[in-house]
Amino acid sequence: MHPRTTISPELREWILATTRAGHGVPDVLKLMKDNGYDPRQSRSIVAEVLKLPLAALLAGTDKAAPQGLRTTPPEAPTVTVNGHAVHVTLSVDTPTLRVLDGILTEQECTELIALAQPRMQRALTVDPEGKQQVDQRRTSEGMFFRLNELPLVGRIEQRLAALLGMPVAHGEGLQILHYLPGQEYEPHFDWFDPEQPGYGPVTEIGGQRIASVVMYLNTPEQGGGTAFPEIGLTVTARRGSAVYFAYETGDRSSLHAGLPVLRGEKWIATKWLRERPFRK
Ligand SMILES: O=C(O)CCC(=O)C(=O)O
Repeated sequence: MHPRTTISPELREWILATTRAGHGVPDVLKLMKDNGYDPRQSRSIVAEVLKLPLAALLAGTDKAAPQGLRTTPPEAPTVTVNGHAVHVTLSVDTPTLRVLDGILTEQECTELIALAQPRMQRALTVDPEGKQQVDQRRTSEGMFFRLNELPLVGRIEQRLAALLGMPVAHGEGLQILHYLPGQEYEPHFDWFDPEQPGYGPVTEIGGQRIASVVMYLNTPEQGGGTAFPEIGLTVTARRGSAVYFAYETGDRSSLHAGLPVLRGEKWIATKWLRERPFRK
């Protein structure tokens, strides 16, 4: 272990972006030296940001952490995956976001709700220590399917994998959420904050979250859209459609919220994707 160093968010982002762009740790260390950083301090900072053992950097065997996979956003207006047509009806560059119509059929929506209903429990959030907690900011009920738990779940996972160019194994289990009038999910990020003590445990398997797909299983009578307050966008919750958005760690444009349901109810299925296979 090495002592924790205070690292500015800008420097952290720069190190992550530079290694993602394909530069190795030696390049990063050299650039930092050229910019006046003490080499010993730079090594601790880079080790901490990239979660590398400091010894690896000292021994000169340093390599940037293996580049995690990224999703590929669908670009064509209609993409046919495994015989199923998905329509891209809205595209945003920052964050990378697509509204996808027809991602699920009506029957798939109905079946998912019926399968999940008996297993619903108060939805939790992950606290800064990495533990699951009841949270006033998230008042809905939810449950998780295991990966490929049922043929329907497996089929949807295969569809998302083909659509986004991301192996099924990089997905967390599908989460079903149910909101009643007044229930909501206040603004939050889906990526895990590297500054929080729980970051290590929650990213130990699968690494960081890199993208989310929120699929709407019904159309609430009023309210319940997904808002992206940083970009002034609200995606209407409509049965069978979805919003997909991808992000880098620290990307504030991906702030989003499940707006309160005003009338009726809201059911969604959420898939979070990780940079590496998510296996427990
Ligand atoms: O309910 C929604 O529209 C958003 C859900 C959400 O933000 C999440 O599950 O992370």
